[in-house]
Amino acid sequence: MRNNWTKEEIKAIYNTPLIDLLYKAATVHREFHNPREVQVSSLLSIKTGGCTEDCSYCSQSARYKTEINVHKLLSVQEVIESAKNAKAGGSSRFCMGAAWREVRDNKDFDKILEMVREVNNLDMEVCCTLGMITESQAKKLEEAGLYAYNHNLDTSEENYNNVITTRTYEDRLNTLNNVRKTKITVCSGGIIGLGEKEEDRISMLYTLSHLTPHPESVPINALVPIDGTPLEVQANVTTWDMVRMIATARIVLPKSDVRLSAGRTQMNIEAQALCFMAGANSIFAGDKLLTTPNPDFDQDKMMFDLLGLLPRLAYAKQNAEAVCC
Ligand code: SAM
Ligand code: DTB
Ligand code: SF4
Repeated sequence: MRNNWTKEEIKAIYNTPLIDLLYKAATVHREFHNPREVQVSSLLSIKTGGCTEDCSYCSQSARYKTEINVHKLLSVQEVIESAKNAKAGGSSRFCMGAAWREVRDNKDFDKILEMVREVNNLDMEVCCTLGMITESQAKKLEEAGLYAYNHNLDTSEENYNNVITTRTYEDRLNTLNNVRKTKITVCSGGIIGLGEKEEDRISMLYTLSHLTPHPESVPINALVPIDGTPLEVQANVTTWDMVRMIATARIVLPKSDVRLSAGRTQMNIEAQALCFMAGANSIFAGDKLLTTPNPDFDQDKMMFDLLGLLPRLAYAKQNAEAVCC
């Protein structure tokens, strides 16, 4: 595991001729992972829209006129129902997302702690993405049984202010640091297709690779352009850019799960197969991401059967580490 990658080294990897890059990434993938095993998560937006932030890609910012079903925090019962469906569909992890800048210590947070406890009781890995959290909030989530916290860097430090102005890169890193003070695993990655330069992709991977330890999970999202947001008109991310980004992430973050995240509805099975070859070993499944469509369980089952992929069991990694060390 290296935390001293230079930007020049990462750039050289990113620019390796594609066929060689794929081979190198697939080789690293096989050294650290079972290449047929894929971690499958489902997402639920537990509080949708009305967010104070100005993230220029997001359907949930109150600053943009978008077509989403705004709602306040769901009930614990609604969330449990959705988690049970996700489990029945084959997901081992359930991720709850809230359109908040940050968590407040109030009744809503108590309700979320209850949701975490209940989903944990279903023997699923529980994940939350709730915006910024303090160390004491992270500790409470840990006590409730949270397995992972998702908090993306989204882009490079240099490009951050072009995408989001209502918080800083340092704010993001602080939250990741607070999560690291607990046993909760870190899920952090970003988006490509925001209009960023190649240097920004490299710089984001550089920052992720300098986190010690590396995030256990690294989502690579292709921008889903949302009507009404400042990024509504952007060129589609090509399969080749997605493959390059995933392969480079796989090489510099060899042990992490690299998640082929938003954007799969735009990709055929051939394109997704290349991403799995390049080292992606995790996906979001279920017909909805947070507010946008995703391939449904049946489509993914067909893809898994076709490619010979197998969903990873809940806690398999944690158990494997307990056995090996
Ligand atoms: N509010 C919390 C936050 O910002 O951390 C959690 C929810 S937020 C929607 C989670 C992540 O989803 C974002 O950091 C971003 O990486 C991703 N995301 C949101 N909208 C997206 C879009 N249109 N296309 C691709 N990824 C998106
Ligand atoms: C992540 O990196 N991608 C997911 C999850 N973490 C929370 C969210 C993708 C959202 C795509 C746009 C939407 O559905 O609103
Ligand atoms: Fe709010 Fe998160 Fe969307 Fe930004 S990405 S507007 S913080 S919900």
